[in-house]
Amino acid sequence: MKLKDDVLKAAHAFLKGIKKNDKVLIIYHPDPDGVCSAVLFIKALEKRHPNTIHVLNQGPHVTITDETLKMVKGKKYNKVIIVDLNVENDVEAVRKLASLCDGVLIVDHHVSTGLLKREEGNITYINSCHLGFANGDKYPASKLSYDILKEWNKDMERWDWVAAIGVVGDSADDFWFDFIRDVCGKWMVERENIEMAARIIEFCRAKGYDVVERALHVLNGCNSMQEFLKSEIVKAVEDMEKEYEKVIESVKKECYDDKDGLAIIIIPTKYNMKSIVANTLSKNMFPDKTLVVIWEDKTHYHLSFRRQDRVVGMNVLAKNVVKRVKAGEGGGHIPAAGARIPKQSVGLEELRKIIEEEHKKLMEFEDESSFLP
Ligand SMILES: [Mn+2]
Repeated sequence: MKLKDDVLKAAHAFLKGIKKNDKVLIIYHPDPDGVCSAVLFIKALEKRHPNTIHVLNQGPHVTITDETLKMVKGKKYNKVIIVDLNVENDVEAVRKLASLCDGVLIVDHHVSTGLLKREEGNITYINSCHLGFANGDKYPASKLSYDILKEWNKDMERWDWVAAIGVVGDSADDFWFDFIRDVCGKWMVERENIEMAARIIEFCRAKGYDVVERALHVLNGCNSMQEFLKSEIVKAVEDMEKEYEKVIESVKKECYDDKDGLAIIIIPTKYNMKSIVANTLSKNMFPDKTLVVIWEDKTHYHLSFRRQDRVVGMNVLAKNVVKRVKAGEGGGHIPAAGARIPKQSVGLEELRKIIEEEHKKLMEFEDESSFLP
């Protein structure tokens, strides 16, 4: 896709402004889309700045953390690129970050409420939602990054397969059918191969935020999708595929509650694979229902919210649940969102009740609004 000139100009001005001695930090969301976006920016910059680009994810946090601010200050990063992170969750944190360096470029596609403009001081903010896309989630950060970067340097077209992994990872490939088809033809891969690559990154995230960072570096070192699918990182997540199938199977057999078009499923596994499990179940078993998948570790409940038909906004539901519990953090897209809630703030049964109540409120609101002219 060819982006409008003003968008390209703003992003390219930032890239052009990066000087030889600058220290660049790329902050990415540690899912396939975020990882692929980060790799694309490394590819675009590494020839000129081979030793000065670093990457960092915020783990489970949906905002720029204080720790990151301290690190940027301490290590004197002066150019920061943020990809696939919903910065509008905490605009103040981004402003603080911007005050510590010379420039910030944000490339994102999460729901935008207009809290941050395209240009504000030394911040450049490109969001798919501002580009005439009613549903920004269908224009993932990796594809947006690719579309920005291929106009900056035509050589970037050789990394289209990296963008394809991000697109499939964010379930937007139905929207980019031609792009995915072209990538498959050009690189002699099948759509399933792309899906597998995305799943490997997703599994790495489930194993740990350091593992997903390793996957990022491995992906960055690969010259083709085939190479990535045969890379050493695949070994690190070998056991996950089996575990994933086991979890999916257990849900199929299990009798789950399904009240008011809402299914809440708790998954028993040692790995945080709620996100990928939620994707699969939502598409295959609950396409017209709200699905909430809960996974717990020692300290937190981790929640994935999914709704394919978009009747209820999952980002709103996630935020409302966090508000009710008065602890944790949450947000995301209309069809897919996430939240993380400390266990000490609420019991599982109570949390379940809160989710049901908040979901009901949104459903009722949806019913009322459908009577409006
Ligand atoms: Mn994304």
